[in-house]
Amino acid sequence: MEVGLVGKPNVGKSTFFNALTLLDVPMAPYPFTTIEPNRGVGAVRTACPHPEKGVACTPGNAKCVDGIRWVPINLVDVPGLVPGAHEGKGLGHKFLDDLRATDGFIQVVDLSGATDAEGRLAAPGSQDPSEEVRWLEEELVAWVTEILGRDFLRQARSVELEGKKVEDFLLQRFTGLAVTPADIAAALRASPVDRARPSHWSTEERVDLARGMLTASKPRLVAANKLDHATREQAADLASKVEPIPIVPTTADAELTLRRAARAGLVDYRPGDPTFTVRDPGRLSAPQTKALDAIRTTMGVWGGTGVQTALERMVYDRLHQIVVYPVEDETRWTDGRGRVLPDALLVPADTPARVVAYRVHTDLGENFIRAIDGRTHRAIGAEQPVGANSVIRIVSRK
Ligand SMILES: Nc1nc2c(ncn2[C@@H]2O[C@H](COP(=O)(O)OP(=O)(O)OP(=O)(O)O)[C@@H](O)[C@H]2O)c(=O)[nH]1
Ligand SMILES: [Mg+2]
Repeated sequence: MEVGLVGKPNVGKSTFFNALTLLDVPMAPYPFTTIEPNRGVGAVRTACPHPEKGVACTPGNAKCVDGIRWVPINLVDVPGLVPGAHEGKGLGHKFLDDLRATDGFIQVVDLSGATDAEGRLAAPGSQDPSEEVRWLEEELVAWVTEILGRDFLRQARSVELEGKKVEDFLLQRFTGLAVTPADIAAALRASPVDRARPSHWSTEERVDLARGMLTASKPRLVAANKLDHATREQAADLASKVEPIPIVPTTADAELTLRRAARAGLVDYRPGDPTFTVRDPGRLSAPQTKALDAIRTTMGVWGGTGVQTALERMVYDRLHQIVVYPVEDETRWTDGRGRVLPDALLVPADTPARVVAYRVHTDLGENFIRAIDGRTHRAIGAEQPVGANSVIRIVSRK
């Protein structure tokens, strides 16, 4: 699972990325600061089941702080996209290809309307951020249409001649694009075409299908960034214009400052909290105090920085991920070394038990017999979905 941070240049994608990963990739107030994608790992929160057992957990991959588990999720920060990207403008082609493997996008926009389409600074409020959501959609549709259309006629005719299924044809077309059979089915439902005769699909039908593919396979959420320079009216206006894509107002800058200050022991702040406290005001310089006061005021108005919320809404609401805890002992909730709830995994809701087993280890998937629910101790069959927050043991032949 990988979430892409996309948008036009200079809106704060890398700042957002640094805030979530605590990495240190370059950020600057001009376009095309990022020219190669940056990859890192963020985390989403979930309540850890360990209190149910009355013992502390022994986290391996996902730390547990005050009963909250931080489950890792891969992130990629890509260079800024400009209108005309699908025709190669602003190195658009290459940058679009960096998004192939992502499962969904957080589109970062400048809610304050102070960044023009090419990423240059503009007068606050002079730009309408809904415009960039609209044109990015068209760029992405054009990109998917282009992938669909490569050597299309020849291949479409061979599908017809050989009587192949159109679903398989499409799945093969979109190899490497993190497209599932369910996405193809959804796209075909949304834009019905003559399944038996792809070579007769009109240009409009192909564009329509590409849009359906994009909607099904790359869910989006808008992070309305730079809220510190924006108003609630601007947020409401954007939300109504980009509906049904959800928006979350954010300030990546403030989130990054707070996470770094927390790491340095200057403040107590947990990502997602509505506010923070300064540990020892005497240790702060005057500019630090001023900056933190401004952040506190902004957070008071908006209820937090929004950054952690945006990632979690993306992962849980848009990508429909759930957390599962594989264990080897379904009574004690431990692995072979006695560690309690060592791993927390994100998987799509309704993932069958055998697929979860494959995620833990290929051997477990291949030799799967059944899973056992750690709470009810009932067996879960290979094709049966595991529930959110499940603790499960995989029983295998080896
Ligand atoms: N006021 C304000 N500025 C922000 C915020 N987030 C980021 N910025 C600033 O926006 C500018 C651009 O930030 P970057 O993170 O480099 O933007 P980017 O979208 O990665 O830019 P490219 O890599 O050029 O596409 C920097 O000066 C950041 O400090 C925010 O929440 N509020
Ligand atoms: Mg950048």
